[in-house]
Amino acid sequence: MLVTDTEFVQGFIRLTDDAFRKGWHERNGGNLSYRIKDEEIEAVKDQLAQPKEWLPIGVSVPNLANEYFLVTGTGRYMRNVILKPEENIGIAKIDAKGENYAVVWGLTVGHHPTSEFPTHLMNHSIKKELTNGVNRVIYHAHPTNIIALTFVLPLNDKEFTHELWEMATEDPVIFPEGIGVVPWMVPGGSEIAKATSKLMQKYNIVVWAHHGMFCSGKDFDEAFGLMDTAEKAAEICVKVRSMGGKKQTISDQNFRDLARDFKINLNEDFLD
Ligand code: 2HA
Ligand code: ZN
Repeated sequence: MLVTDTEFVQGFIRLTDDAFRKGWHERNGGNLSYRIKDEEIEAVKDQLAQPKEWLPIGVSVPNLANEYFLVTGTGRYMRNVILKPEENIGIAKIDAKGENYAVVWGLTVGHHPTSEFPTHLMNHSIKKELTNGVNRVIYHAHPTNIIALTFVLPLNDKEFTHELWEMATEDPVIFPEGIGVVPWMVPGGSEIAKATSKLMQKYNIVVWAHHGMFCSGKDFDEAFGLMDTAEKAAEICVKVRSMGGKKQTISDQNFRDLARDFKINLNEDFLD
């Protein structure tokens, strides 16, 4: 089967197209990566090139040694992935030390994975360990309302999470552990990768102030669903503030009742 016809590549492409239509990917904004399963890579082995040029990742991820990732290309546009997958996405193999990568399929234009590859791989490394390999998707987008809120809400995990939990009853059920917030930093390097992966130890959603958001999930539905849910909460928040602010809300006692009945482990640190 052609690489582009496989279920995992089709799932990847569907996310990029849905996400562009959401308005989260202006120009070349945002990026996506997927840690490919052994049987999936086995099924397309005949179409992969031998690793030629090994390039430094910029961070060390030993538990990802010899893994393969499907990833969007640097400078490429999400809206074009569905039209020309081979140009805009590719498969990268990690070396035996977890320090270098080589492109073995695709990325025929631009040739390199996203500039945020260090953050993606550090997050994959943390999540692979924490979930015993279940987590496979790391997704970065530029959703409008989340970015807008980073100019208004205090940039700390507790206040940011609590405000978004209040915006829809099911939000604390969907992200009970909360949301991490990275202050403004230069994107694309190992420093922001380290800051983000530290928060990914605790959360599945990390906001980059005045930039965007990272989500992790076991599959495309889960990662996309988290992005969608957090961004919708942010949109409600923007609307509520634009209408003069809250006149009533969900109380901490309401959250505790919800957690009890829905049997969720709500992060108590974020309640008073
Ligand atoms: O591709 O989103 O953070 C562009 C980005 C970098
Ligand atoms: Zn970005």
